[in-house]
Amino acid sequence: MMPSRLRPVAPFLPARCDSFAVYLIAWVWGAFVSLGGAIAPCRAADAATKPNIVVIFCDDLGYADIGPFGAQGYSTPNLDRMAADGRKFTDFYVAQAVCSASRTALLTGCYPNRVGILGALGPKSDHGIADSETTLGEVAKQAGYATAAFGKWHLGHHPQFLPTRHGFDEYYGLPYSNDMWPKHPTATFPDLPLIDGEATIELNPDQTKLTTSYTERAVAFIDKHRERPFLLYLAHSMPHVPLFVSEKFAGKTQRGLFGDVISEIDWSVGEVLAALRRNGLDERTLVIFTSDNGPWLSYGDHAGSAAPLREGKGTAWDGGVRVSCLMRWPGKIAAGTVCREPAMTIDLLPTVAKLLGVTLDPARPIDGLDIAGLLFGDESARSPHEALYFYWGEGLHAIRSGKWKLHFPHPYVHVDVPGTGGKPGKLSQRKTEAALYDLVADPAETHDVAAAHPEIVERLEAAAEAARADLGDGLAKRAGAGVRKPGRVEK
Ligand SMILES: [Ca+2]
Repeated sequence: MMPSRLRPVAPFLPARCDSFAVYLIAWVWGAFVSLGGAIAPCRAADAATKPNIVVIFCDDLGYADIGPFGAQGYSTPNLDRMAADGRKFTDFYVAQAVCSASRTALLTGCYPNRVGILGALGPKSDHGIADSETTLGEVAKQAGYATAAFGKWHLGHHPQFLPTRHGFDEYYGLPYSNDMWPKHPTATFPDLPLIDGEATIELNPDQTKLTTSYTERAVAFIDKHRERPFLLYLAHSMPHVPLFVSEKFAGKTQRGLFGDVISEIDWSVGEVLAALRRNGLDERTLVIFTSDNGPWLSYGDHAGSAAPLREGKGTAWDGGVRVSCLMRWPGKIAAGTVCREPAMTIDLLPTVAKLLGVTLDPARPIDGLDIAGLLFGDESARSPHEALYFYWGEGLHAIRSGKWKLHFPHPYVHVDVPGTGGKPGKLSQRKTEAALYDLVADPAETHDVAAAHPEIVERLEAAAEAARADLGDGLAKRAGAGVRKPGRVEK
């Protein structure tokens, strides 16, 4: 297993958090008394003790694309309010800066390399999430929850890989990216299906309606499950290109189409939060808002911003893998607070499992850790990870531990001339040598301080070696002993 699971070292020891411990003991006792076991099916009476979980996951939303993270040229009043009511996570990461790999990490609690889903799956892919992996939806089902996934899936489009086969009662959305359709500016794709349950209900749907239709499904799901605990996974297709916005937001912002699109996502957040409030669920619901990777800078005015971070989607620089993140749970998460500790989407599944009283299968080890201390604790709470790993495909490109980030020599794509009007720009291949950055002093990863901190380099290289043995490393031509196979369509 990863060293992060085995030996937390002094700077990263989990902090004490008395209020959360008291809450957890009370909750566990309450669950024990009322259920006689954490995995009993939920009934209406359990709704008061079981928290609802809402995950709002944007596509290619950059670090600086929402108000609380410095967005310019448009406003996001609902996200601003969510930050004021909850906690802003400034150092929250995805596992890889590309759609399928990132979504796999969120939904399995594993580095995507462990479960064999990398890159962005498409209509020709013959693989997807393996039946043997446990998804966030399946965790919630084990606790008796109602579950729904609305929006982009991207863990395999064949029926055996769809959300309805992997822990979600309801599904409505696109099986992969919204640019994988006949209107792609530079590539050829077949018709894009819009799926309801497991049935294709439309081909090449009107994308101006996507954000609103996903939102309407989400709100209806919340209204329907007022009396029963639920997990809602709302994975917007926007602001991934091609950008589309509904009439009610078209032409409304100084930033143009991109700003209009984010305004509609902000409206969607407001609708979800209003539905929770209307149903009296505010104080029983954890809401998480984040993105699957940084901005796709190649698309210029149709892409967001990662400022002040370096580069964007498709790289292991922080502009690719560090994303804006807000979490809100009135009464449990202190309002208007900030967490600056490193954490990753892989941590959400084990954190939710613990909250729901679900024991994960020890035969299928995962990489994420319970970050309840970072959600519910105070500023003294520390990341439980000794290190977080940033792969691109099969190559280990970088590692973060505390404030330090060590890059290994690796190639990456840089945008020389950004595109305009929905067309990609001109790219070039670059290469970085090994370099150590202090992300607190230098969030833009510009000043290599390896020479001044050889002991940090040595420690991070040792951690990386453990990752290579476990998960492999294409750059070092190493295979990993802990890698599992994805599901495949039988031929
Ligand atoms: Ca994406």
